Amino acid sequence: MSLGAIPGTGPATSPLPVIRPVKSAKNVAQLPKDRTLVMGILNVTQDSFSDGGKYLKTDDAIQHGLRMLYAGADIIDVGGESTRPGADYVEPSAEQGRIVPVIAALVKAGAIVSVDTMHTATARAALDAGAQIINDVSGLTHEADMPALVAERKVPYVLMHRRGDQQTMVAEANYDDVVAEVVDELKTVRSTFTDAGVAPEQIVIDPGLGFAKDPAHNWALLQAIPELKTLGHKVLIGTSRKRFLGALLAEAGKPAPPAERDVATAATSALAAAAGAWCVRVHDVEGTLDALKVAAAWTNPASTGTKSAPAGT
Ligand code: PMM
Repeated sequence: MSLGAIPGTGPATSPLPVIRPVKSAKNVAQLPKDRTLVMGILNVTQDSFSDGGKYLKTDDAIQHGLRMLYAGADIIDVGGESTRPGADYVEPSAEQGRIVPVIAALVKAGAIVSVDTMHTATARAALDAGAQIINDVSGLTHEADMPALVAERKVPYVLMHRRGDQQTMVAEANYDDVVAEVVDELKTVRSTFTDAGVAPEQIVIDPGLGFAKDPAHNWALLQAIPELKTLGHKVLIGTSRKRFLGALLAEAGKPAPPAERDVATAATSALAAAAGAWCVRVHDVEGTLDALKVAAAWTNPASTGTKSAPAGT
C-alpha cells in the first residue's frame, strides 16, 4: 500500500476487511466519556520489545495503524524510539523521519493520534502533522522545554512516571513504598508543568509500568489505581505484553513470549477499566475492546444494551 491509497480515506479505501465502523470522534474532546478508551500501539522502531522492526517501513506502519483504527481503537499512539531498557538513543530528526509521514496519513484517515516521544522537537513536529496528544515516557527526566510546548499548544499530555533513562532505569527500581513514592514524584513533575502554564485538565497520569519497576511494583501500582485517581487527573495504564506478564505466565521458569501475553493484557486492561482507568494502551485492540465490554457490564450492567436479548445459555 502506498500513501497514494490514503486519499479518500476511511474503510472503503482500506486494503483490510472492515471489522468495526471507524469511531466518529474527530478530536479528543469528542472521545467517549462513559467508557474506558483503547489506545492502539504503533511502534515505528527497530527494537521495541514486542513489535520492534515489524513496522519500520512507512507503508507497513500506516497499514497497521489503519488496521487498529478499523478494529475500533480510539487513539493510535505512534512512536519512533524504543523505550525498553537498554534501547539505543534515536536522534530526534531520525525519529521524526520515521513517524511524521505515518501520523499525517493516519490523521488523514480520521484517526486521533498521540505521539509517543521524549523529545520536544518531535512532539512539535507531530502536532504540526495533526497529532492531538503528547505521550511522554521520560517522567522525571523530561526535556526542559516540554512544559512550555504543552502550555502553548494546550493539548493533552500523558505524564508517565519513570526514574532514569533507558540505560539506567532498571537500577532505579528501588522503593520503600512504591505507591507513595510514585505519587510524590508525579506531583513534583506535575508542578513543573502547571508552573509553566499547563492546565491541570491537560494532564493524564500514568504510573509507568515496567519503567524503573519490578513485577511487584507493577502489581502494587495497578492495585492503587483508585489512589492514583485522587491526584485529580485521567489515568492511563499500559500493561500490554510487558515483562511482568511474561513472568506471571512463565512455565518451567521460562517467561511466556510477548506474542502470548495478549489474553493476560486483556485481563489487566479490564481490571484497570473496572478500577476507573480513562484509557488502556495495548497492542491487541480487538481483544481489549471485548474485555472492556465485559468490565463495563460488570461494573454497570445497565450499560450493556442487552436488556432485550433472549434468555438462555
Ligand atoms: N509503555 C511503553 C511505551 N510507551 N507510554 C505510556 N504512556 N505508558 C506505557 O506504559 C508505555 C508507553 C513500552 O511498551 P511498548 O514498547 O510495547 O510500546
